[in-house]
Amino acid sequence: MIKVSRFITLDNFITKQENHHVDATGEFTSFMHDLTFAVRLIAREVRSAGINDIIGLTNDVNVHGEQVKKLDMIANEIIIKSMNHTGKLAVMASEENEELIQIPSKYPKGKYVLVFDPLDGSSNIDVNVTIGTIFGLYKRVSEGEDNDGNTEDVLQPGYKQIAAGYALYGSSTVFVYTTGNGVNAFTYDPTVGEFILSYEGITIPERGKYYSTNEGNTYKWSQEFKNYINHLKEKSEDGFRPYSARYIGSGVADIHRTLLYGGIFAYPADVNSPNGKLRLVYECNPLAMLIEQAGGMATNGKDRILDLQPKNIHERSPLFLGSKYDVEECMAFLNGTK
Ligand code: P6P
Repeated sequence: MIKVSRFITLDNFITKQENHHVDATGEFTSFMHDLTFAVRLIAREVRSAGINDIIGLTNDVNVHGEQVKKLDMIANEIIIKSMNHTGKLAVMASEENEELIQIPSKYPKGKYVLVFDPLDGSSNIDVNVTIGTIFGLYKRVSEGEDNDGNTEDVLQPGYKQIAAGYALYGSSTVFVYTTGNGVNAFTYDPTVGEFILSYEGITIPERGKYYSTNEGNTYKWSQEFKNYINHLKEKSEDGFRPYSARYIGSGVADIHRTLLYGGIFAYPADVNSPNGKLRLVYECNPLAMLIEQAGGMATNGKDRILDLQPKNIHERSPLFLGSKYDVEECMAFLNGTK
């Protein structure tokens, strides 16, 4: 089934979008080209990880006696080395780097700030489960275009993102992004080396029939969240409930399904993790921008994710995102009004 009315590559799509922005300088188009180049390199590594394992290239020490990097470290290095010399970025932040990633002095700096999780869900690689790369893009706010970027640039609230998205390495490689004008998805065709538009103007269903959360954590949840999940499991007169449970344990995959089919994805705080597990800056914020742009909602249980002021690069946040109806109903349970 062809879902789109026209065949267009990601590069051409971005270029056409840029033409709608009078002040567009082509820098964003160039940034996106560099980023999707990195995604294609990561996709190649992910696809070959299994066979490398078989031929002994991915044990702790490979056949040459060299220490082999974990796939998420390889993905991290691919993004950093694809982006650090382009003159588009002032600074980067990654889940894999404790500190900010500065642009080497030999390369020019640019006006953008990139935050990313290079390979989310990487613990699923060995069982061939879908994993992904998540990114968010900001304009730098610190002074001095030749100065190093700083934490002020990276710790901006999510509503200041100028673009956000993810790459999904599953049965195919899919790139989903928004620049604040809706959400579009592109599927990679390795035979022609292009990302081709596969979903234009994605909108999340107003309400879904799926809930996605790790029920192994039930004993640690608040009573209010337990009440909500039990509510979803009960049969309702209108036939909307019970919902079906879907949980892959790879956030990008669970959230991609939520984006397309609706429902709710939840990683709440619990007695062991008072701020939940997912990272605000480079996981929750980019995913929240996408879901909102598709007509959904994303909160931490009280406030809109995109309004939160990050305090440190790796801080965590509870995350409830998905269809507006479902997230609002969940909030009603959490604040005790239902
Ligand atoms: P749990 C993967 O490790 C990850 O960061 C997200 O991709 C995923 O949603 C979550 O953790 C899964 O966590 O505790 O359910 O295994």
